[in-house]
Amino acid sequence: MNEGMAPVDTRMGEELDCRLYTDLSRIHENSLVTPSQTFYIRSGASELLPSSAAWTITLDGLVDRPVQLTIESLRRAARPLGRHLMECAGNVRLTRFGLISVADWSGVPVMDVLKGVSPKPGASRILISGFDDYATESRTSVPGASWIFRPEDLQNAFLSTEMNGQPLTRDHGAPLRLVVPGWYGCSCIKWVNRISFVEDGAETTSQMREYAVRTLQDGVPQYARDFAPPIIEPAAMPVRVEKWSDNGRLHYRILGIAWGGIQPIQALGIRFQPDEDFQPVPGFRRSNIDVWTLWSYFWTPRHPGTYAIQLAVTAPKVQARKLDAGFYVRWVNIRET
Ligand SMILES: Nc1nc2c(c(=O)[nH]1)N[C@H]1C(S)=C(S)[C@@H](COP(=O)(O)O)O[C@H]1N2
Ligand SMILES: [Mo]
Repeated sequence: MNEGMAPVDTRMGEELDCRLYTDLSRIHENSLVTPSQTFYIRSGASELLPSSAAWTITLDGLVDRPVQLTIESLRRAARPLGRHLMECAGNVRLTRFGLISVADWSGVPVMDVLKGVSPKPGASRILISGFDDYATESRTSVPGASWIFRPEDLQNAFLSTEMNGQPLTRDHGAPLRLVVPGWYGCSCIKWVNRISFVEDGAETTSQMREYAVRTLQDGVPQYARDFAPPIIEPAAMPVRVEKWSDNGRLHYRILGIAWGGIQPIQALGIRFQPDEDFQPVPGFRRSNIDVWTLWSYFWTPRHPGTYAIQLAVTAPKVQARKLDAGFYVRWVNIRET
């Protein structure tokens, strides 16, 4: 229903216009991880991408002495760093909300990598950039992916070399991509080749400006220090509606996900019409904020018709701007009750 007919689990297009929308209806209790072949793709590998074998990253900018690290040394230092969700800030209904996935990641914490250099006084921010030259001009995106962080933003961030126990695919950023747990994917720079210490007055990058609206900034900030951390606020949506018959009586089971937030939310409410009150989702419990949590709700609609399924965080009181604005409402057409 008004979600567009974008094919899911199918890689389409090339370079910056490459997309793969993950089929969320396949999420199950025992398959919370998205297989690498169907992990979403928001931009594909460049045809100009150099080979991984000779890859290096440069640590420079306001440091005493720039340093170059080889991909080999990073691969040797890589270790499992857990299961994390990634979502594109441009994940919309038109593409069936398929720009969200979960993987098991391995890599090296950014903080460990930075131990190799001594920043100069005044080096208060960190610019992380990736390879972004493309053979063809994009119809949809601005090339040049880099992001500026405060050191404290990167406490849990890592440079990933593997996802789901295999080397990263080129489309997912091989040989090296940044993962910032809890932040929108736009900050998770792929094909990382440079980390530079910069001054507090550094200007926002083109990637930050491209994503200002989608990460709910106040306008388009000129300076990195005015750019709010692009944290994924708590959100939830249905991903599957099942029809069950029980001694001739029909009912429906709605399966959904809840994700985001910096603390586990405690209670979720659901409604089926915009003017209804939210009803509690029974048994909802979110313990691990690094991944999506499944929830389900048994529902017996009274009449056939079209219903708008909307979720809300009912406890604790938290900011959930996209969720509350109806961003993740999904419509379902019920033909029989
Ligand atoms: N170098 C580079 N890194 C990038 C991008 C890009 O265009 N170029 N896109 C970003 C965006 S907007 C998102 S949502 C994630 C998507 O990562 P994925 O395609 O591996 O899912 O990568 C981010 N890193
Ligand atoms: Mo994105």
